[in-house]
Amino acid sequence: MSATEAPKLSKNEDLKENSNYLRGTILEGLADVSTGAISADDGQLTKFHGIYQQDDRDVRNERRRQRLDKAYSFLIRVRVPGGICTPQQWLEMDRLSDENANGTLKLTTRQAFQFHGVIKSNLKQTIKEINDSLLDTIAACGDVNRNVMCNPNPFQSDVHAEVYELSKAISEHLTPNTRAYHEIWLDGEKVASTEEDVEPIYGKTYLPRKFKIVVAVPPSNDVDIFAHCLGFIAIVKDGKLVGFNVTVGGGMGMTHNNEKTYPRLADLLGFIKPEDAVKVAEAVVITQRENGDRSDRKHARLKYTVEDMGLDAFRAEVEQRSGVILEEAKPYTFDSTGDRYGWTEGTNGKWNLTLFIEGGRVRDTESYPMKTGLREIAKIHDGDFRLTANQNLIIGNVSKEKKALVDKLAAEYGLERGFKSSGLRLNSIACVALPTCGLALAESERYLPELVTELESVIEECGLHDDAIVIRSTGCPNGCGRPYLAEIGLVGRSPGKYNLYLGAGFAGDRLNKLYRESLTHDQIVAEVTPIIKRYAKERESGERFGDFTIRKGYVKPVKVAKTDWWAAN
Ligand code: SRM
Ligand code: SF4
Repeated sequence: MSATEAPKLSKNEDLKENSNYLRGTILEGLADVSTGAISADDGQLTKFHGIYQQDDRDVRNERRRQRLDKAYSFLIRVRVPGGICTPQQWLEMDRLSDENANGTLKLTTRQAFQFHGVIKSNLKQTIKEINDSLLDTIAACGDVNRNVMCNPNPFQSDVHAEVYELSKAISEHLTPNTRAYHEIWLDGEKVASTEEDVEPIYGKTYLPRKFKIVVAVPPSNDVDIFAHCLGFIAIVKDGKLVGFNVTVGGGMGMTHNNEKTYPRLADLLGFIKPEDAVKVAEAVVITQRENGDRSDRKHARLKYTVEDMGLDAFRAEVEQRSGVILEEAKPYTFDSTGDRYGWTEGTNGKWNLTLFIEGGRVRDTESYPMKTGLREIAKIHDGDFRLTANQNLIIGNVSKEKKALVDKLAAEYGLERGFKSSGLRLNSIACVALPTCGLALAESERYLPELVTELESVIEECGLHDDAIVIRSTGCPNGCGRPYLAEIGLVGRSPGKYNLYLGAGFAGDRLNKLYRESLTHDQIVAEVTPIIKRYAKERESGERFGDFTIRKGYVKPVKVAKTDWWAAN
């Protein structure tokens, strides 16, 4: 390549360009009954419609031996801006998961629902019924802005209501315009061949990579604002929202042994007034559209654009595009990333019950009919359901009249059992991983509960039952459970082996760092147990586990991700 020649665009760029605004041959693929799969190219495009092709990895080898096709099915991700839905919508998701998916509902780390195991012939009907319930799946995945997150903050209802409206407005404003979604899934009218779709924000090739936005109201950082491309930190004065600190350039994904990749925490860009938020969001998205790397998908996220442009140049371009001058960021304090369990009263006099949903998986088992219990609550509930960024659930805005009934049902179905769990379990997140995730190198959702159970014996022995310690696992380094912001982070390397990371900030404001590589379960327990014991004995008053592991020299703090992440301890 000559010095002036532009780098070759990645394959996905051609695919988007030639897809006629995300249509590709999806319709034809759906009509082909000779296979339960769709083509690889269409598989890239259906992501923009909220759909991933997967196969059951538990049976993959056996089927290969029997020379059978993979057991294909699809994941559908439902967007829930701000994580809030109605009891009726909950009931619909519950029904669809039984009738069209694998009988479970997954609450994700980005406040969305996922259905797993939807077969091709059921895809269209499922998407239609999701839309009938007034939720949708467009842009739940793909190189566009995804579900806009907003912290549920049940105990700060006034400001929450305002920032929630903002998260919906941003979500709406950045939803792709293409009519392909309606055409393919909702039998919308076909666009005449002479009439082009218009995507004023995205253009024909959309963004170089996925894009994520969150809104947070301090002191709760339950949305992990620094892990996302773009964030808005609500600045509240005398109980009133006065504006937002804008953050840019966060992201978790990295690749083992590839030092050009790294997780990165977002930087503070500056302060804006509430009325400028949508304008600034659009300008940040367009700045990424114009400057993001379209030749290397491993270097295409906004975090690398910010790193490569430099924060000042990035800010200047956002100001020029939005016409908004960012002021100096205002002081704020985050105190934790966890959820506040149990009942809390909102400032509106309504009640909220936060429940622990391990791994975000809503299902019934013989000993724990969780899904049925939530369904029974949804049938009588007059408030809302709020999905949290920790994969948990809030029965929100319960009226005084209904509180006793909700409480009774929660007790009857054992939904409050989580409250007795250790602070370690209550602060755990596990990504899905096997058997559905095509990228998993190791177990996660099916593994972390078991590891926590084992670590709980030392936790109990040391009297740390009520101490919140953030532990997160993922089956690969992509970081879907935000493991690099965990005080104890486990990241899959290969079947049964994990990298162990230590030292993240409890409030989600410092990355952790690699402590040990490729550990088996027994080795993880052997490594972590003495650190927990020492923590119980030697911690300073109020000292968090992550801070302790740094103070005691287990790992060095990560200050600048680009240089510190891969540096030796
Ligand atoms: Fe994720 C890809 C699941 C949140 C970073 N993620 C995937 C896929 C779709 C695998 C694939 O591409 O084939 C996983 C589907 C598994 C399955 O069977 O369900 C998957 N991600 C999830 C969820 C369901 C994890 C969970 O257990 O809750 C979360 C869904 C969120 C949502 O509702 O939209 C989920 N993913 C995240 C997060 C956390 C967040 O955003 O707060 C991250 C890290 C933050 C970030 O984006 O940097 C994340 N997922 C990734 C990446 C790495 C991106 C990168 O920059 O390198 C991939 C792979 C990719 O994009 O190439 C990925
Ligand atoms: Fe799959 Fe990896 Fe994401 Fe876990 S972190 S869901 S294994 S892509």
